[in-house]
Amino acid sequence: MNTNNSTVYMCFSTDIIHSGHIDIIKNASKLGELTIGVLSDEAIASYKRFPLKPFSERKIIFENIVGVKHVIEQKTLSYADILRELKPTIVVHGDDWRTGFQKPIRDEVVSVLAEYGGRLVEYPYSSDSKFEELEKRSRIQLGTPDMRRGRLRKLIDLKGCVSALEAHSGITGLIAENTTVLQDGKTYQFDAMWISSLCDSTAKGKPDIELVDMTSRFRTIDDIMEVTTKPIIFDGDTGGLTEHFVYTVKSLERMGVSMVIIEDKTGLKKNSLFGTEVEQTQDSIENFCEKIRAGKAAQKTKDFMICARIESLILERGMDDALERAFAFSGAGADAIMIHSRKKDPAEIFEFVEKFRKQNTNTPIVVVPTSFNSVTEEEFKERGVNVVIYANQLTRSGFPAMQNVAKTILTNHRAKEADDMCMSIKEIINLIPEE
Ligand code: SPV
Ligand code: MG
Repeated sequence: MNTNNSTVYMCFSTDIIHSGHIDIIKNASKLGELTIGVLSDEAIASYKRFPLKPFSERKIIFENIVGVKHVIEQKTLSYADILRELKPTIVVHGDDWRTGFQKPIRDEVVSVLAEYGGRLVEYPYSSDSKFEELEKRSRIQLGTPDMRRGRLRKLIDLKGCVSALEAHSGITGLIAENTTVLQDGKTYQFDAMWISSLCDSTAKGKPDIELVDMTSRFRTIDDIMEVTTKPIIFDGDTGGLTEHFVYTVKSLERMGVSMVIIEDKTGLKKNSLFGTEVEQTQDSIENFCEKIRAGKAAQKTKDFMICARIESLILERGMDDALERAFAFSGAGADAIMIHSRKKDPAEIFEFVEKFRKQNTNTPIVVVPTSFNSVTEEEFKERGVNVVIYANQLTRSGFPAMQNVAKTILTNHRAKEADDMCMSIKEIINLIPEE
């Protein structure tokens, strides 16, 4: 029991409370009246992984731990706002944040505490292997089909707008899974992965014309799923014949994919970024609605999403056609609408979103800003977009680097000159986490 007037603040992001946490809480409560900040679902999802238990559950658990006086929500990784409001005498944390990506958070805590004369107490971090095992197990759980599938919908509800990065192999999946940036007291990660037909085909040296068959595309999904936990959005091209699409839906759903996007084209599909330079045929509204209905009827869970992609702007059929299709497709049961454009100027995308949102406030809108790439996620969100897909940037950046190295070796008749362009062998070995 504490006998002084000190107040103590700690923040937790964990959803698996173990004896190491209880020990640190016990020690912290001896220093003064203890307030626990429970990190919001959104803040956890953005820096670590999707929480297994929602904020409401985690709050109740902390409220019932001996020594805890108050429990509040901490909405960002940064402690600054909460510390300036509560002005606790002491902040308690494990000493593991002295290095690594949490260091800037710690530095900020130290400087805010200095503003009013508070102090930081750090306890040695218990990196007990049994606790690490718990974290490993929760990651495995998050990667299982049933846990993974529904998470895209949850993230859209939680964040309003989510981002997805293209992945076409295990290693690009790991980049989408693990890349983290800390900026202004917030961490940023991609929320999901996009398995692009363009990049999946390109990686196999094939054109993007629905030539790579579904079995092979499923193999790519499986490679990525094996090493990641984030939700997957699958580029289903046209969806093929309706009679085939129903099987694709069942397979994707069973694998744990969260969303398939199918485009309203028929016949020999070519990549949308060709626009009207090549012959492309848009499907009729009736046929495409039938495909959506059949797909929705085929799925077994509520989680799986079918997104209808509208090609009217790509094929220069006009805004009215795009909107008519969007309302018809959402009416037929599409869980989301993707609107595509190959213009640099985002005006037609913005106009579509504004007009669609006037009549439909709920159906998520998906965009792929390859051409209109000046718009930030924040602006898309403000305008009513819910999913932003970076559809091909890893492919477009990776291959030029490889071509350069190949040319450098050929030019010099040896690899020495190319060495600085390459990761060290040590780095490449460490890139893949050991099980
Ligand atoms: C893909 O990434 O394969 C897409 C998006 O379908 S786009 O290339 O812009 O058509
Ligand atoms: Mg595609």
